[in-house]
Amino acid sequence: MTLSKQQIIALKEQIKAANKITIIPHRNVDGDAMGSTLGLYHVLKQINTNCVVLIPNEIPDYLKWLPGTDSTLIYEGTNVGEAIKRLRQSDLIFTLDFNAFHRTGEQMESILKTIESTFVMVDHHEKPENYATYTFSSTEYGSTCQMIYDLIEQMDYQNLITKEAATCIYTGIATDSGGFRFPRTTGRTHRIVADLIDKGVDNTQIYINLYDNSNYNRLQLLGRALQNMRILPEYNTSYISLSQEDLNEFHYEKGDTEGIVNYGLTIKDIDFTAFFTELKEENIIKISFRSQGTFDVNQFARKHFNGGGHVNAAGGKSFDTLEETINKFIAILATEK
Ligand SMILES: [Mn+2]
Repeated sequence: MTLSKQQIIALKEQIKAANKITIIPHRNVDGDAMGSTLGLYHVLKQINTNCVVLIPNEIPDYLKWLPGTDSTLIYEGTNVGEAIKRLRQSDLIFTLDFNAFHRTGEQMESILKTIESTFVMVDHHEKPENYATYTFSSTEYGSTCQMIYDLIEQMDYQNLITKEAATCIYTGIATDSGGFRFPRTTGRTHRIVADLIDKGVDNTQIYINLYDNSNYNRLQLLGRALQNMRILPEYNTSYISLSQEDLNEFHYEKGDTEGIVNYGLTIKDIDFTAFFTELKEENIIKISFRSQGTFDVNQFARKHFNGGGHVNAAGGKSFDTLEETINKFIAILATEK
């Protein structure tokens, strides 16, 4: 679903006229969620100064350098009262990089359901809800940041893309495309990125900020994960698991397992991989799925593991033990792979 010319004109009017604009990413932000909300923020605040990014929960350290992070509001834990007031008073609410209220978490979802403001959705996941007056939803895009660039262009606001905005938008395109290598990376993607670099983006520094920030424990945990990898050649599948004990041994902190799932696909002839993490505190097994080619992990995660996502990248969870979860996974492969 794209926005018609009429809708673009109407949206521009609403941006100018709004008393308060709030921009929201999904819970547990990633580079694309943070990049798209902050990128849009830097552009819109030049048109309407009463514009704020409201983030459902904490921002991981590897994204805190993004320009504008200091001026965001965090919902859970700190400023709930202020945030709820803000939401109620916002006449225009952008929801970026998600398409269902529950993706903001239970606390924020319950409030969003009661808000009667005008919603704008910009997102590239499957099955959008229909809460938005303006819905820009397409799975053809590799990132919400690329959609935000297109939206800015459609509104004729390209000249408002500052170095700060460009840095945020670049970050989301780079992270969601796995460094410009995933299939939805097009000529258009590269032309946009070229333009962003022309606008002052320091692509080398962004890479360092995002990826050269590891530590000893984290690398040791990666080592354990790789040792725990198993191959199921008959299904062209691999999987990695980390138990709570593994996590404890290397003083696991949230974000430490980021990216580990991708190692499962680096083996020749493997086109499907899963990564199971036992989180005893939350009483769940967190699961990430990745595939290459046509095997649809979104369907797989939805059908069997309470999750979803994209064709080649999805997440899910299980309420069984780690062992039971892996056994179930292998049993399903026998019929579906
Ligand atoms: Mn995204």
